[in-house]
Amino acid sequence: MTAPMKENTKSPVLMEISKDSLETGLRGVPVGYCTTSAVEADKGLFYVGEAVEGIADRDPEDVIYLLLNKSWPNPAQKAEFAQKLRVHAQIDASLFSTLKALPRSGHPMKWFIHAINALGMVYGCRDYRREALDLIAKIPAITAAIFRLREGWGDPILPSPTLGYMENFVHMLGIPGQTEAQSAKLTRLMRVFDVVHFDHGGGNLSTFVGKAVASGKADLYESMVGAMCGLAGPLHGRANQECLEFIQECVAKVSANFTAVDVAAMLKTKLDNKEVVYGFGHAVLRVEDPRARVLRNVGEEICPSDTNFRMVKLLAEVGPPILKTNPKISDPYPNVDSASGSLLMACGLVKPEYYTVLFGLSRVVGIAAQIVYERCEARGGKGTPIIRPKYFYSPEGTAKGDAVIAGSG
Ligand code: NMX
Ligand code: MLT
Repeated sequence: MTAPMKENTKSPVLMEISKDSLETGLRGVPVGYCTTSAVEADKGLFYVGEAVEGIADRDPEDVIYLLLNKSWPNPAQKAEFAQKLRVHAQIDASLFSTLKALPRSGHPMKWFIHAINALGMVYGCRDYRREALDLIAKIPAITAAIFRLREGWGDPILPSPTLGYMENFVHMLGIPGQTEAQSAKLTRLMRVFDVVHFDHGGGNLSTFVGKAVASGKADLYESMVGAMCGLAGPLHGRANQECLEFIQECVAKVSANFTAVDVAAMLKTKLDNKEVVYGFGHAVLRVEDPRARVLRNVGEEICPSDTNFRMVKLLAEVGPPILKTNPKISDPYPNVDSASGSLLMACGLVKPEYYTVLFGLSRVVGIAAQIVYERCEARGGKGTPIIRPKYFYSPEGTAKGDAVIAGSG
């Protein structure tokens, strides 16, 4: 049974639908343009046409500029943009007071979402471009403050007027007792971590939600709150926390000299128990996520003999053939979350519950850039219309015939 999408004359017929094409998470259904990045199932992620593997070592500021402007900055533009980010990084002290009042028991993502909402109360200005720049500039300071206040490391540290974007983030974290060498490793990692998490096409859950909220003309901060609520789910951004916890569980279960056989047995048990194997699989990719490779290469540089990292490498080898035995799983390969947690831990960020906040710190860049396109540039500057897809009315949740398919709502 099929029904063409003809009801709304504004929507040309793009595809035929059937019962089987519903309740699929809109997988593969085209809904718009993404001007910042593309995810190719057999290749991976591209920012404005550049394979992410090739640009992971660039200055994060340059890559932010690329995503916002669709071209690399020349030296003068680079200096001007870096300066703008530093100027806009300042944060009103009232925002730190609101964070101080939050219950420590709340997950760091809830703090992060609260912080973005509070930023909107002070800096919301009904200008998406200005709000995007402000949020991107301020997010490192507010994220660092979340760590410091929750962990009791002291008052927030103000941004330095001379440091780069991620160098400043590490400076503002001010991890107590961290040596210069450890801080240099964390900076190296955060620069790459930030770049590889900036954007992932138009349809990933957080980005899609952020754009949907913005389509009702909510401001950028309100839209980003929606987006970050999407990122907080364990199948999306929070998979990096879950994955590291799984790696720790694996390490704890086997001896220090763990072997491929031990690890394979643990993975099989997970699958047999119908548990999620975090750090594997993707809605779009059908090859290993190049971002996982980029992060493992950084791991070889900064923590080659770390136990968790050795487990990550073994899982990347042993995992795919085991996941392939489950015919339901479309992508049996490691994704970006497979390696990030072990590296963060090796660099002194030892609590996995913070890892999704770091994903968010980075992902706000791509989401902001995509919201600016949809609100200010699409359809000749008019913006895309309010999101309003069609649902078929069915009290049982399953279509029983043509009559049901014809209903709408
Ligand atoms: N472990 C266990 N089951 C899995 C996995 C996995 N890693 N990957 C897919 N499946 C299951 C999935 O739950 C689904 O089951 P059911 O039909 O019962 O609903 C079935 O296999 C088919 O799923 P796919 O079509 O392969 O994947 P889908 O596009 O639905 O979901 C993910 C994509 C990423 C949600 C899924 O692969 C997953 O849950 N992975 C583990 C969580 C994770 O690492 N998420 C991070 C994604 C990247 N990110 O940063 O957001
Ligand atoms: C990712 O970074 O992998 C995404 O946000 C998940 C996706 O693309 O669906």
